[in-house]
Amino acid sequence: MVKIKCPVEVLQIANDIKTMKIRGAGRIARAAAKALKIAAEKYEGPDDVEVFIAYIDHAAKILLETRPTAVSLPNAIMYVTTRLRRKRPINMAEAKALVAKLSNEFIKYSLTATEKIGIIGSRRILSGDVVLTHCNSTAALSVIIHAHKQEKDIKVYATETRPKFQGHITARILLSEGIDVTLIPDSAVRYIMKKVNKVIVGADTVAANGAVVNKIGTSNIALAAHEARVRVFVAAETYKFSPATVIGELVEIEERDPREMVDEKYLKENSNVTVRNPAFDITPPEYIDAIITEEGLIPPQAAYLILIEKFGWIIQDYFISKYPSRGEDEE
Ligand code: RI2
Repeated sequence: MVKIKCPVEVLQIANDIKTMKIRGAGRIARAAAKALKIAAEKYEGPDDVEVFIAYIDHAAKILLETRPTAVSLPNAIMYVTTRLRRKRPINMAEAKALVAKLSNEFIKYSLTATEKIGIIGSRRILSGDVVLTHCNSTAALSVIIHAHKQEKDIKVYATETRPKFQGHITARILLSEGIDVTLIPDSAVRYIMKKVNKVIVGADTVAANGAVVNKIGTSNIALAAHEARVRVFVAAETYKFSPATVIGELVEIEERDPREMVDEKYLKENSNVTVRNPAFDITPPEYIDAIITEEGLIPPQAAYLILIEKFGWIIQDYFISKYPSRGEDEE
């Protein structure tokens, strides 16, 4: 089949996701959905729906290869591509319009979900609370900002989040909302935990067993919180739940370029030093009190139920594509 070139705008979005110019699990999901819409608009191939679908799949593949950990990315892409395939559009106009509609639908859903999480989560925040957050999560910030807008008197500790310092973005956003925020080094978490009474973080992926994959350092925070009997809340839209984990797939942890930590000179002068830069870690469900989703607040152990409710048919498709003969037996 003819391969139609991916438009530069799509390649640019893919590159921005890879280099983290566009970052945050929700944001990369919306950017990928938007990229597919652009791909559909820019399609210049033959008037053949099958070729168009193959071309969209090719763009999807490029976007999927940008970052491996946040499942919001494949879930957003799958939202568009699986529905496109299932609906079987009869002509090009219908196919293009469908991709645009699905992309807009996903983006709207995502933005509304973040808002709902803010409303639901803010009910758990009380006046006088001292909250600790990590990295820069739109979902976690939505909870904190909603609570502040309800005139609850809160104080926030934001970790720097090395090596890319996303905590600085968090501090800036909270400050612009008029929230009392203190920036701390990641290594000060256990020391500061004595002053904190709630931890609120985001998620890149939630596994079927309720384990949460989030920015490196999250599991240390959860451990320190557990020791200090401080409750840990995770704010995550349901498209951050991983269907593949239902059938036992593992979540790949992204290892980024060491040059995000040390410069080229250091690497040259210390060629015998191995530098590793893992971007995420895994917090077991035992260290999480609740996950705040747009569907409500759930215990981490209920992650499987969310997955079956939201992705039941996708899990079945995935299972069949991965284990064809077993899948047929199951039918
Ligand atoms: P929202 C980020 O990953 C952080 O780990 C953050 O907690 C998570 O995505 C969720 O962010 P990165 O892209 O979707 O900075 O809540 O590596 O904004």
